[in-house]
Amino acid sequence: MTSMIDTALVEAENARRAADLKDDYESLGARLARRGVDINAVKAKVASYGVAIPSWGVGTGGTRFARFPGDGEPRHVFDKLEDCAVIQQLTRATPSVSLHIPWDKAPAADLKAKAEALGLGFDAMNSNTFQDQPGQALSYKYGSLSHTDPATRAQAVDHNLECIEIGRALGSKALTVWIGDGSNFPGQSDFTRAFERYLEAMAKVYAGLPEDWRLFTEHKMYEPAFYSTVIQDWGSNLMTAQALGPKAYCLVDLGHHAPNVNIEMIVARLIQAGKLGGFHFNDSKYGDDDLDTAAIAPYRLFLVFNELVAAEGRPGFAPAHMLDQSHNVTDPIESLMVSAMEVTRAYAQALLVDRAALAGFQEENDALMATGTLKEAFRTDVEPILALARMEAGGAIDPVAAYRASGYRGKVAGIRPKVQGASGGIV
Ligand SMILES: [Mn+2]
Repeated sequence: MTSMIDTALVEAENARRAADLKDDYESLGARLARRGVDINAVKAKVASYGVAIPSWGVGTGGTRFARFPGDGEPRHVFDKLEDCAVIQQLTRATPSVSLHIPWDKAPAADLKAKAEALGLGFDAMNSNTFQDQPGQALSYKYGSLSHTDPATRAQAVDHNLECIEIGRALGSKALTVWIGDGSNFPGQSDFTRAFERYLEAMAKVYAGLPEDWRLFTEHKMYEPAFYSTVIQDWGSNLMTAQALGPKAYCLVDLGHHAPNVNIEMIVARLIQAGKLGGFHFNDSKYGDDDLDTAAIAPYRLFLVFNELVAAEGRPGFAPAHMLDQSHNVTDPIESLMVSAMEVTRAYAQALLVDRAALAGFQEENDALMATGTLKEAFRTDVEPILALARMEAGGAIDPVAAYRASGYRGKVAGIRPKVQGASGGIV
């Protein structure tokens, strides 16, 4: 397997930190033991956890105002896979990549060979009917899968079927569909007819799914349509998944809700309905800001994971986890490494919740002790668990420090020219 970062450098970086880590881990282990928690069992679960990297995340993002390119940005999907391999090598928490079609179009055999050489797998495929591509026959300006014109809907269906075929050749097992369809003016679109047209088109996509695939639909409250969107909220999303069939599930992008919406409760509802498909993790302050995961609301991320850990072991419960965020002012590799660690941290903290005690406090209506039970887990600094799990898997105790010491960005900047204008795009 090809290592993007010199393994001797990673070992040297780790050697400087290993003794302190051992002390910190033993101290935390003793404290957790007093709470009846086996630190090694938590570490084993953390070590088996993974979150997928979106291929578009390793490029610098932008806003509708501007995009300021970074140094050494990936030129194509093969560069993107190399950047993803850096993230996986140092964090050992991101074993797979989620591709986007057509941005990542390349011969399947070449993609497979490159990913295998780098030790990466492929997560969900992502279709794109929110942009027009060069040479495309019909425009998506007024919608795609819900368009009033049957020929435009058919074109969008065909594109999704093509994504399935590409994913099949790569070993992917899921298709994620997010559409930009909606309206900008009251009266512009018939809410019901648009949703009916969408469901009819999606049934054709669903019919093209291989037996062992899942279909994820992603709701989004607004943007690019600013008055209404066809799959606006988790209610519309759940209606979609229930209408399509057992292979259809809802995907929750944390940024796609109104401020202050109780996302962890949406997660619980979708779990109860057996329709939680997975996540796009990111964070936001005002809207769909696509900020780095846990940059703003780490407690909310913990509360989402609290629901996920509580649901572990339910039959068929296997939500897909992926990051989906835009990096405008940081090195995308650094942001994605930190975000992958934040997601893993929230998982580890959620594993520490004393669920028997919590259930007891809930039964007794002891609100103070119930919420304190969650806070006790959230307040625990689990970094020694994460760091030791990384090191034991061959990763870095401090991934950002190792990455900076490697000079990777400077090296690739020498062979990858700056890309002006082009946007990575965020879904
Ligand atoms: Mn998303």
